[in-house]
Amino acid sequence: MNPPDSARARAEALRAELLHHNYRYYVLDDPEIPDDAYDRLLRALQTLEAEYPELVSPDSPTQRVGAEPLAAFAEVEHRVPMLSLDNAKSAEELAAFAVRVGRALGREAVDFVAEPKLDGLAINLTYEDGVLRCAATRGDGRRGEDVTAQVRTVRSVPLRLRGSDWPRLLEVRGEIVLPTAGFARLNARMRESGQRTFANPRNAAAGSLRQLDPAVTATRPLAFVCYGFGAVEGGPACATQYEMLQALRDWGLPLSPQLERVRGLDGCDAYQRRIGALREQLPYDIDGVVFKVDALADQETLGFVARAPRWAIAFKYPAQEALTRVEAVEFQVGRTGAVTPVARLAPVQVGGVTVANATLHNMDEVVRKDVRIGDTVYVRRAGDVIPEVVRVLAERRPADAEAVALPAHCPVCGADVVRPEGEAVARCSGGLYCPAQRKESLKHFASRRALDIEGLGDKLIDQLVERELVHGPADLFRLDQAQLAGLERMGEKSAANLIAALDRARSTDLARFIYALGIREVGESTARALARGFGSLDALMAAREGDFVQRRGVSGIGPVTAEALAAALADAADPAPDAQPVDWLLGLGVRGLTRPRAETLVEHFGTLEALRAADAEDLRAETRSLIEGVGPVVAAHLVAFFAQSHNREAIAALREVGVHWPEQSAAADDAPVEPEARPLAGRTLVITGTLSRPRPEIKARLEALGARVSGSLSGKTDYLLAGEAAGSKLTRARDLGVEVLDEAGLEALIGGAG
Ligand code: I6G
Repeated sequence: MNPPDSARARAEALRAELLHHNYRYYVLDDPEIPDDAYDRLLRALQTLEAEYPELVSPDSPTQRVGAEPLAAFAEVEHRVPMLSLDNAKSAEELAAFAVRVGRALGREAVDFVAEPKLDGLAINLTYEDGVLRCAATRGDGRRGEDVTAQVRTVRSVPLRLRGSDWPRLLEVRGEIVLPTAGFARLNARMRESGQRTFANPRNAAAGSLRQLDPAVTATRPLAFVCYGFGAVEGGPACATQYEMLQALRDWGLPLSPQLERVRGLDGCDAYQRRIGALREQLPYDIDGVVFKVDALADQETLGFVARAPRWAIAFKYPAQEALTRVEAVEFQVGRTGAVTPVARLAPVQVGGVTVANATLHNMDEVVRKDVRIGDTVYVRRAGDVIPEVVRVLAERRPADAEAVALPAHCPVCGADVVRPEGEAVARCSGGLYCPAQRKESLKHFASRRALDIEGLGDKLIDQLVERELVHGPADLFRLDQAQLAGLERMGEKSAANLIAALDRARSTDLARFIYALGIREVGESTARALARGFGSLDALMAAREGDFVQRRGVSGIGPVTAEALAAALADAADPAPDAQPVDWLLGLGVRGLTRPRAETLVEHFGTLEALRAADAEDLRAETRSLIEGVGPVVAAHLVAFFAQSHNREAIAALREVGVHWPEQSAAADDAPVEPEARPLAGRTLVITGTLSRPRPEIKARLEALGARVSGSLSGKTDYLLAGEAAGSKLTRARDLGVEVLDEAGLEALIGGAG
């Protein structure tokens, strides 16, 4: 069907709006709307494009992932070669560069554009008429590999340029990087699933981009930072590198936030010192800073030597990796009982800091990297990430190198060390009886991002636990000044300050409190999403797995079997009236459909009629997060945490000592409720499919309107609230004669209440 003009105009308007918000987010680092509002706009465009596929354009923000896996990367010739940079390894070499440039240009006060040199993968993006047509790696500088489908998945790469004054042909040069935090998360994920980890963010970025399947690249949190240009045809005339970079920024390309114009050698030197001092705080690895002569005419005068421009130089910082010897391996016990092997090293300078300890993560990593006591190893540190052993130099292994063994008992409390089958992490089974776990939980509880108890440092917590003054977090709030003043390195004044800080910390917010509980894999952003989704701690504590993740389809049925089965069901003749459903299904001869799976299918759908009405989407097992960051594993940790009586008791004790926070829905429980505000009183609703808001939020709202929200459909269900991609529940509701509402239908029913 030809899309009506109104749909075309709406799609254009949505794309323009999404482009604008991408620019605010990735280029200006100043978003105007929250992530969920952006997601709603994107979903609206997706829905429109699904209805009118003719509206889909390759530069639509809905089209980032979706290309088929490649068999191999094609070769691409760069229009203008991608050069390399000369290096300066000392302040003297940098001075020599500045003098050389000044002499060649016949003046001293030369302006330079200065920016960090990100440790990533150089990339060339080709835009034709403002639309991204090709992305290629640097390769040998003349020819690279075509990674267009992979680069399209990087959210900070614009698929279409902003504005209208861009050159008709534009080659953009920049670096694809994996920010340090994303790298740590990715490696943790790989480690957990038993895969090889990446040695550093650069390798991880390269490995992610060289995935033949762009869907895999899409799961990696890559970012793009633009630093220059290659071929340019048309567009505005620019006299300087800086002006050209500003134009690129206006067209939607993200530049380095530390980009600056500096003057002469003094300016370069001050910049290199400043960024060097900032290096640890930057969100990505850098290996130096780059200086480029600003005036494009001067760049032309200076020209090139071999394959490097005479008008640019990379000033290099010390490497973030160094070689040293493993002197011992000890085991540390963390907050969740994880027993982590730690290498004690011959102290070594890494990136300007002395490193004497490095994590080995877990025993699988020790085995995979084959680390032994006495080995010479590469250690790496960057930012605030814990230093780690990257690899062993096997050729330097001494004859008496000693293998590392996991202890059978906790080195702190002596409880058994257990390693559940299939898990990489071994744990102390002592729970909060283990002083190490207690200390670490308290340190987390008091930390800046949790309850932020100023003055309660690690050493103090160690003393409080060792002297048995504190067992659980609530005990902190029961400490008196005399007890505190009796501790080492504590005077009356600091004791009084700490009591005041504890008093301030009593008043917190729900997200911080959830984070402070130290639930496995619940970081700050997940804690915030949980607070938003549930509104109150009681609602969170009462939640079941289905409130965090929605499971669709049939357990054990993968996408390939689902497609094959749906096709077979569509083609199958009607079953004989006395057909045995499981045998009939097996008789369809679908590959991968075993008897236990056929039995699960029949049980799931209830009748053959319902099963035959299912499509591949209904059949395929899929879990969808209802709360950002909460998948089945985190959901299980949450449910298990709140099911344990000692955790519930610790929370009750904290409330008792006055720890409190504003709750969004708690107030409604006490307020007198007008009958018209509870239009769903006595009604039972079931929710299915994907809705415009997180499911716990909708559930809480329905309950506030008086409804009982149930997980299963029956003849007693009053309404099924069905969102997008509703599956078998929708069919079953129709079979049972249950009224089906979409979100608009619900609004009409409640008539503006709530
Ligand atoms: O590899 C590079 C990193 C950063 C560069 C570069 C850069 O500018 C900030 N600039 C040029 C001109 C080249 N490589 C060739």
